[in-house]
Amino acid sequence: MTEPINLIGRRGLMLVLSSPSGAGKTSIAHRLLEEDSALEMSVSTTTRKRRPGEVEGKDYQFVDYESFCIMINNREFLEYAKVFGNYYGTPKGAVTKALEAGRDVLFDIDWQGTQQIADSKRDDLVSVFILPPSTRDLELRLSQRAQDSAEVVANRMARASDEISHYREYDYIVVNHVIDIAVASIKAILAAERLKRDRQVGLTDFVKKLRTSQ
Ligand SMILES: Nc1nc2c(ncn2[C@@H]2O[C@H](COP(=O)(O)OP(=O)(O)OP(=O)(O)O)[C@@H](O)[C@H]2O)c(=O)[nH]1
Ligand SMILES: [Mg+2]
Repeated sequence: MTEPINLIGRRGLMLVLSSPSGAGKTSIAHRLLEEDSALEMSVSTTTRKRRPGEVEGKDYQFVDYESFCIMINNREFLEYAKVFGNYYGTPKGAVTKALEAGRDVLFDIDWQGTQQIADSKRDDLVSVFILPPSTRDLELRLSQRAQDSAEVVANRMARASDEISHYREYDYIVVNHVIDIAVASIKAILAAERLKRDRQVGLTDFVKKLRTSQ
């Protein structure tokens, strides 16, 4: 689905997806980006080591701790947080440009980052928390994905429980039981949020023209 032809100028929105590890957030994000051309991904900066297969500048911008601190001091981040021992942050520049041009930005960030954006840019934020259908399901996905020891999986499960405790801070909750349904639900959220009056910044002019040209 692409966005319908837009006759009224619109300000972009920030669509934040958070979830416990293993709930399927990354697959959902890929599907949304593929199927909606008005959506672009915010590429975070991180101090985490690049994993095999990850592409610099596409998955993350990989930097060392010193460079990350300089970016903090220069106020380059919209938000940043320490997650599982590494720093992650959202650079402001690309997001600001996209929003002003009426494009929407998709974020894969944790609850700490979402809280910071809610404090600084509430009007532009639409936050979605993705839940797994069951504990068993989450456990299966985590153990299949990581092929880790039982201890590592148990550790991830404990962290998942922590992350889930923040669900109340989000605007929408989507259970990822069937991915097609989860993706369709988030598209429905996007479609409605795009139509919010306050986001349609060209509305005054549009209505004025409608009323004067009769
Ligand atoms: N606050 C904040 N969190 C981020 C940012 N980028 C990524 N994260 C979060 O950091 C966590 C770890 O992400 P990754 O290092 O990519 O690891 P992963 O295997 O994808 O982890 P999960 O997505 O949790 O399964 C995830 O919860 C992300 O949502 C960011 O810019 N800011
Ligand atoms: Mg992920």
